Amino acid sequence: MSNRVEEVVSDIVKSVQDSLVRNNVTFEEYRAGVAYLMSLAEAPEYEIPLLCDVWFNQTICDIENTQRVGSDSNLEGPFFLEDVPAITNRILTKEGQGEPLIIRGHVQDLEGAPLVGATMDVWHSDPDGHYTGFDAQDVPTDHYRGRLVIGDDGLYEIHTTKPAPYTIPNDGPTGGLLAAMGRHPWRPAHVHFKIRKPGFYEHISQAYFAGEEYIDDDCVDGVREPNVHSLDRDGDTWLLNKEFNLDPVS
Ligand code: MBD
Ligand code: FE
Repeated sequence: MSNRVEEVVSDIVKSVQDSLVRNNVTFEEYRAGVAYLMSLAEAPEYEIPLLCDVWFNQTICDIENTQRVGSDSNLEGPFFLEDVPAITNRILTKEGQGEPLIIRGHVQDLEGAPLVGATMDVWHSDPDGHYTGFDAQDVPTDHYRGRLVIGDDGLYEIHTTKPAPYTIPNDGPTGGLLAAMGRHPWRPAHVHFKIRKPGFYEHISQAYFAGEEYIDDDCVDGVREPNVHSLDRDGDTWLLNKEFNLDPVS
C-alpha cells in the first residue's frame, strides 16, 4: 500500500540533502538556517504562511491547472479572511480613495450555464498597500473585502478602486530572507477572487493588469498569462472584465 506522506516527505528531504551537498553547506550555515526557522516562531502569525506562499503556492496552482479545464487558478496568498461583509449594491470599497475600478463578468460552469448561488469573495490591498485585518489597523476589516452571491443571470459587478503595486510584509523573516538574497519584496497590483459552489472545485485566482509595474518581476512568481487583463476605460473609471468557468467535481 502506498504511503503518501512517506513518498512526498522523503522526496523533499532527498532534494534538500542533494542541494546541501551541491552547495557544500557548512555546519555554521546549517545552524544559521535552523536559527532562521526558529525566528519564524516569534514572528506574527502570518509569516509562516507568507514564506510558504512566496515559494510554493503558485507551484500548487500550476499543478492544479493541469488537472482542470476551467479558468486558471492562481495563488491565494496569506491574506484571505473568511468572515467578511456581504457586498451590497456592488460596493467593495467604502473609502473612495484612488482611481475607480469596476470589475464585471460571469460565473459559469464549463458549458456557460450560470452558477446560481455560488459565493464570490473579492479582496485586495488598500491604497497604503496593506490588507485590512493584518497590518496597521488604520482601515477597518470591512473595507476592500467582501462576498457576493451569484444570481440567475450568472453576472457579477463590483465597484472598487484600482489597487497599486504591493510590497509583501518586508519587516519580518520573509522580507529579511528576500533582502539577504538581493531580491525585492514587490508584487504587481492585483485583485484576489475565491468562488465556491457545492459540486464544483473551489476556484481561487487573481487578476493582474497588463503592462503594469512588476508584472514581469513578481517577487512570488505568481503572474501567469491567463490572469493578466487589459483594462478598458469609461471616463475616469477603469473597467476590468473577468470571466470565470468552474470545473465540476467528477
Ligand atoms: C500577497 O498579497 C499575495 O497576494 C501573495 C500571493 C503573497 C503575499 C502577499
Ligand atoms: Fe495579494
